[in-house]
Amino acid sequence: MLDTTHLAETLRGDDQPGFALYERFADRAVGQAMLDEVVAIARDAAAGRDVLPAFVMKESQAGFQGRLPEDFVSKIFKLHRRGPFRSFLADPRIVQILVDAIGPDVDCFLSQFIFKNAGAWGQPWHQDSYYFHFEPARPIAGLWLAITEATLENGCLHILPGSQTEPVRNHVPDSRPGSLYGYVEIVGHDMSGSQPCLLSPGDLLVFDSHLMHRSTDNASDGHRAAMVWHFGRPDTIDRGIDAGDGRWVKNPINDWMPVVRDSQPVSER
Ligand SMILES: O=C(O)CCC(=O)C(=O)O
Repeated sequence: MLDTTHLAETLRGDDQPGFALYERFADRAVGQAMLDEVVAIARDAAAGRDVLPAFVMKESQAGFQGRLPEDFVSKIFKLHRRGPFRSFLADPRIVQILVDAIGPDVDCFLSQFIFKNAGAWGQPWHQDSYYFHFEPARPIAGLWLAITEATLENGCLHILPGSQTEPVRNHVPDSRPGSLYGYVEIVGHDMSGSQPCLLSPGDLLVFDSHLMHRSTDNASDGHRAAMVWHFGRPDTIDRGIDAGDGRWVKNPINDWMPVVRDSQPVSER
């Protein structure tokens, strides 16, 4: 039996961690099915086949090494309407987490598989809400499922407990040449209270969208894979992306999909 009591308070309350960890949440086979699916997408995309609506983002570091198509992929977005990524959201325990974290009606609006192949750089300190131009800004929760082990060497997540109580801080562009498109970072903030999330395959981390977090570089010779979904209330207004000229344009990566209604799973189609 999963304990999700007070989850909303745990994620967003004062004097609370801003995250919850559910160890051994998913069988290895669940993660393997997701990995098989993204490898197939990476190979289809490399062969010029249509993989829409999935969006494949490759590593952009100069001289990135690899042998197979998937070795060069950083992330694949827009997966939550397909196969194992959708089925996972129908798990009654996921529904319970979403209802207790967000409310009786929940949409998934963002999904990404992160390969974090050997040598890939991490994502610097940020708050997910920096990327989300929503009204209201919260509740928004992320679910981060470990597909492989996440260790200090292979670039696990690091979180700053309690930082969910802070407003969205100023973020500056990631200054590393060849860092991934859109990466930004919080600088000058005291991160000394941060902690690494050392996870095993199948562990599930749930966190608030204001929680500061980062991941470090993968210095191992294997990949550090994870699947991440983000959720909010269906009546959230998604303003999109600031075009910089006074207009807002639709964010092509976001795709709002009903997952829970009246505390019940929405059937998969
Ligand atoms: O898993 C990672 O390497 C970074 C993930 C992350 O920071 C995010 O999804 O916001």
